[in-house]
Amino acid sequence: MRRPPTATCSRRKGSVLAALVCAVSVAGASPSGSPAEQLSADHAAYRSFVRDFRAVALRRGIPEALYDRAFRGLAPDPEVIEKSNRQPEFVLPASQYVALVVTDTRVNDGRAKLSELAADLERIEGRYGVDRHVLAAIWGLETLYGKLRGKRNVIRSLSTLAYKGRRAKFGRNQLLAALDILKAGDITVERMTGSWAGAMGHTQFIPTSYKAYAVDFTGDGRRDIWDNPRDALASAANYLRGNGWVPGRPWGHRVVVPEGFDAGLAGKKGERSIREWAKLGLRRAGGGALPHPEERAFLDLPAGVRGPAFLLRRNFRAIMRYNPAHKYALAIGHLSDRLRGEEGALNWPDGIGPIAESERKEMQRLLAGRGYDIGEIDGIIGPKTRAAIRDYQAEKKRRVDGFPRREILELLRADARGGGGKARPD
Ligand SMILES: [Ca+2]
Repeated sequence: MRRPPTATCSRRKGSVLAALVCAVSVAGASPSGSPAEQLSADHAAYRSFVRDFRAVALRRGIPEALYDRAFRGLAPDPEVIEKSNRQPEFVLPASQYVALVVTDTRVNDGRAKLSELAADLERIEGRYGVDRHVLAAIWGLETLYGKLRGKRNVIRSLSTLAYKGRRAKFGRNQLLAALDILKAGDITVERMTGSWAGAMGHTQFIPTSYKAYAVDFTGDGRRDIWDNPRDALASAANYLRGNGWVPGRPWGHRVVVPEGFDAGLAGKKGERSIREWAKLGLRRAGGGALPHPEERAFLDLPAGVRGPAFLLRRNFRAIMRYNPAHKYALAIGHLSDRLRGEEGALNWPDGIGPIAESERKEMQRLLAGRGYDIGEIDGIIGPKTRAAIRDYQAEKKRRVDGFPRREILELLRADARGGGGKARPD
């Protein structure tokens, strides 16, 4: 999974974007000794963990042969350690996050998938009562519709988290669940791949979520969220249904607030019925009645009273059980509306608008040309590209927020022509 930014520290039930991006720094200094000695000590500690954990797994009913095969030749994954210890990213405000992840490319790709899988999605919707556009939005945000599913060996990632450090408990619980999944025969050791935190497949389920909610929608006897989007989408629907989704109800709506509206009514404390909101002058953006007037909802003004406004219903909370970051759920809701064709790009008051994919790639090329490490030139503004933008903004004495503003692209272009390089006069 590429990492659009969600900085949340919590019980990740569904496991998704930025699994476990906790805002905690690495505690304590590293032990003394050369890097080579440190590595060898780490490997010894890992081997001893694998040996001791074997008894725990066997007591749980994991066959010896399966355990030994799953751990054969494994060493801790240094990248998992690094990602687990990483300092929190710049926390993006909801406006920037939504603008970054709900791009035209994601909307267009999602519409193509909705039409390709229309018959299956109709059956999934019928069985679970979950809006297909919300399911597609989750798929799109988690893995770009299956393009970025994570290629790490899940047993290796989870045992790396499990053998030491502050995620050891999470790692051990998930590792046992992963072994259970292997035992059930849904997937082989080799094909059980995922993110550094063990989030797997098209919709990025961690093993405990998989055990609780994965379903075999295709009826071939395997719950294959890794390679079969139909199983994955039905599993996500089952997850939402099991976490409070009310069938047939919307997640919420973008609304328009009247002139002079009291912004103090926003937030969870101001929750009231849709009928009362309508009496206060709220209208559905794009027109039409607000359905289910008896249902309660709260108002969210992520960029203040002059920015986009959203009424968030009960199903919004079900999405937050998938990923507890509020802005993640908001991005899912908005993307689902765009996939349905109800909405265009949002107008944020601070002029934040997503730049086109070709321009994102151009920005990455220009940053790379200046020696910044932006990873792959793929048009995805992930952590590396945002870090490079921040460094470039600092170099240019601009506001440092890592957001791919048009202004930054224009500065880069000027630099490339040889006409830039001057900091803005204060
Ligand atoms: Ca299946």
